[in-house]
Amino acid sequence: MIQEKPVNNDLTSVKLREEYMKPKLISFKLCPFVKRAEIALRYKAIQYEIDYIDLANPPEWFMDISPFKKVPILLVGGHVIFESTVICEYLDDAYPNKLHPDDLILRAENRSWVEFGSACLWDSFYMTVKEEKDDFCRVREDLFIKLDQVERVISNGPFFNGNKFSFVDVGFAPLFQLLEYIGELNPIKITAKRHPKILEWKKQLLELKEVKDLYPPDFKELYFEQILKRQGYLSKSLDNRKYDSSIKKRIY
Ligand SMILES: N[C@@H](CCC(=O)N[C@@H](CS)C(=O)NCC(=O)O)C(=O)O
Repeated sequence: MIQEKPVNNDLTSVKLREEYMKPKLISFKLCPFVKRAEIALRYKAIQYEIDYIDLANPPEWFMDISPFKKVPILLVGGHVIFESTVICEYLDDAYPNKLHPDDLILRAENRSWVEFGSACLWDSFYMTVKEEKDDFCRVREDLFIKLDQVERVISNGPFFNGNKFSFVDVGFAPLFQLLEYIGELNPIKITAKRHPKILEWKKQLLELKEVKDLYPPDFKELYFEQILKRQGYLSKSLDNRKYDSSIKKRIY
């Protein structure tokens, strides 16, 4: 018979285990996918550490452990969890204050809309890199057509599913914040005419402490500097007294 190892439950070993399992998020300050993980961590009031890396010059240890060479990754007890949605799923499985609904069909449906949210986030990225006005406008319209579909399925608020904050809210909040900033450079605003429910939803999400705290006052300037580096059509709308348009083109 296999003897079970006795579990040492004294306070020191519980503390040690907690410390060992404390998640560490590897982040790049401007990444909207990282923000998803951070919103989930904050919503669940999880103690976590965060390490920032520079994606323009990623450290070797990061390139060694990140299979896609992308952030976010979450380090937990010697394990590497990657992809923002998977990280949020893990946090939802491991910690109380559930994001996912109990109902299996609703849960699967929510997962589908989180995926859709990722496609919307990619549109917001492409909007910052497209160089020609026509290409920029095409991506912008692609995004708005996606949002037409979200408008058709969203609840009457305040959140995607109704009263309960969920994974889909986590998935879309960073997109809405970036669209606010882009909207200062280009008329890309979500309007009451085309997307009345999304407009309300966006307002609710951007007012949440878990979201607001992630976008300190200097964040917009950093984001505009990133847009400038990308030298796309959108960067032409930046104030050229403040932003030097001769800067070398880079993604990060
Ligand atoms: N599907 C990934 C996307 C993450 C992603 O694209 N992260 C970007 C920063 S926002 C990145 O790390 N890019 C590095 C690179 O492409 O070299 C997720 O959901 O986590």
